[in-house]
Amino acid sequence: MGDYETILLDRSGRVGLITLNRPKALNALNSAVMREVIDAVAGLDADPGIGAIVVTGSEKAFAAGADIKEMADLGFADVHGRETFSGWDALTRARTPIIAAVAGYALGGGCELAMMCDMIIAADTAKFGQPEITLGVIPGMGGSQRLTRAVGKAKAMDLCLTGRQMGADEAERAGLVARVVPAAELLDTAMAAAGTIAGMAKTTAIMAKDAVNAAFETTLAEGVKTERRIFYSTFATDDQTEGMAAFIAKRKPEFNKS
Ligand code: CO8
Repeated sequence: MGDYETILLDRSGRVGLITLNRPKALNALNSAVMREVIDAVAGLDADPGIGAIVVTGSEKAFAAGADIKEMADLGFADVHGRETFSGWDALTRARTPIIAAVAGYALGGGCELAMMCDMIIAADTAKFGQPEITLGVIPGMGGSQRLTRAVGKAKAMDLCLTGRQMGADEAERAGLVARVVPAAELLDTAMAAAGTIAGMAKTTAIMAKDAVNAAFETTLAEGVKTERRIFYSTFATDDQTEGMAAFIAKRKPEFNKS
């Protein structure tokens, strides 16, 4: 599937798998990676046969950040004029749930890419960090915002100001990571979780994702109202009828029929 240079694209049943594939640069995120990931996600997102997406890297690195060599000679007018990195925002507009399966380094833009996904499953080897300050810059793909919302001000300040790395266990305790598993089990675990999600009704999964995301964007009262509106609208779907009928009949539901 796909004709890409910096990523691999596969599918397994209703799950799409995107593997970052620039091993010599520890999967540093240059503009080609951005273009290709966004293109692959858009294709999978538009496919009704896909119910979840996994984004992963290598054993050594999920991604060691934005490509420093590509950025090094840019000036203010270049990065400002090109709106450098804003193309990644398209990932957060995907409706299909996306799992980041992270082993090794997830630094700078790599950590930010993982946080743009809907949940992170980490290998025990994962290392998260926002080391931009060591390069004389700050996070530019949402890190100062998403990390702070995920782990709170204390740890976000610590990571963004010192540039230190946080291991998988600390990341899980801090609430950045949904699960930590032995490195050898990472992809199987992420694909199984994605398979579980993809087995749900896609419309309902999108609604659940929208409801959780509302918690990041709005007040509690507005968020609860948003949730209720979405909850009511699930009753307009065939999948609600099927899910509840199947429960009562003590059989497995058959979702995604319409
Ligand atoms: N960019 C480009 N190349 C990289 C990057 C990167 N981020 N990370 C690693 N590489 C390359 C190395 O240059 C090296 O290439 P070569 O063999 O040609 O010299 C190769 O990958 C292997 O790397 P190392 O030899 O350094 O491997 P080590 O195992 O010794 O170290 C580390 C691994 C610790 C991950 C180390 O590579 C490292 O510190 N990398 C940089 C991490 C970093 O600082 N990331 C943040 C980048 S900035 C960012 O992501 C957000 C910027 C937002 C700015 C917004 C502007 C508008």
